[in-house]
Amino acid sequence: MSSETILIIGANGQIGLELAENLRTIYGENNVVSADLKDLNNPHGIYERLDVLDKERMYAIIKKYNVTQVYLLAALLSATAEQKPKAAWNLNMEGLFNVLDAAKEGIIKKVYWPSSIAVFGPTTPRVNTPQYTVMEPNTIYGISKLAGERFCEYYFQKYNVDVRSIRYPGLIGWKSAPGGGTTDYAVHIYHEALKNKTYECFLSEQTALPMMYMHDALKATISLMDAPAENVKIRSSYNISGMSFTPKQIADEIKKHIPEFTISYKPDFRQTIADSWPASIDDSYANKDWGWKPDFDLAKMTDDMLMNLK
Ligand code: NAD
Ligand code: AKB
Repeated sequence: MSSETILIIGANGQIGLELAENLRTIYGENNVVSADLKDLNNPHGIYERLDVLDKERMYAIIKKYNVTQVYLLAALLSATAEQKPKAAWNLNMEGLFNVLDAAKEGIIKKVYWPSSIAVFGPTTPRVNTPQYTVMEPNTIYGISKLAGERFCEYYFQKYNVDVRSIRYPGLIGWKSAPGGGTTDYAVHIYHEALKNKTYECFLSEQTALPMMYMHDALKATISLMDAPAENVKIRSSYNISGMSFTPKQIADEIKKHIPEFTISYKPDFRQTIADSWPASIDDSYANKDWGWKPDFDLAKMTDDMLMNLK
């Protein structure tokens, strides 16, 4: 029987739904608690309604299940955050403080909190963006993620909190829908290609962004959380890389499977966000510290996405 009990906060989202499934396989059905804002009628495992901003209820749930690790996934993503800046700042920061404080007080032992490539900004070197570089994000989301990274490192240094983090690229998967990001087009395009054989992209044709298949994102997350503490040398957040492509390149890959597929481009406000982010990422620290290596490239991901969505 596992000695760990995990609480996933924000478990109904794009990452949470898949992560919960994986963690239940590893730790057992009864050792993973999913929590999110809404009541669910038919949850897949143990489920609690929780607003992460309600610290008292979060502590009560932690105590009820003897939770040892929290995966904090509740956040507003880049596109939504630009529409609701105050709410985004409040959720992205206060939610993190509530969880870090629980670890500082010794109520939980380990915290996972994802950062994002959004911590970089227009003055960052765009190609093969290093782990340590200029960081001047100009989106609310990126600013909150960078501040969050600084607090994670602070809580580690000052209070010995075992917090671990990854700067995810745009994530793509077939099991769950994305929730308000700039990279969401790379999921929608597969659904539209199968359903309507055409897609109107909200980013321009040559906008290269770092992306990753969900399989790899979950592999990275679980490897980092399993790594011996002494190997986790970066306590702000790790760069990781999967692949990098433009809307045109993903469309060309889809056309190999669906020759009649067409794409058109109508950039909107998300173009400005994408233009401020890296095109590709250097992940050598993650590789050196805990052996990170992705399994999927664009061609392999496209095969898998289309096969499963069909
Ligand atoms: P998502 O928007 O799909 O899911 C977030 C979940 O949090 C939702 O189910 C939502 O109901 C829940 N939530 C919102 N407010 C809450 C609150 N107050 N209390 C409890 N739950 C609340 O997001 P995601 O894509 O699964 O992302 C999870 C984390 O990973 C976020 O921190 C995000 O910034 C980060 N991330 C995601 C990506 C990506 O491409 N998906 C990339 C980089 C970083
Ligand atoms: C978004 O587009 O906001 C996310 C991210 C890269 O953080 N997918």
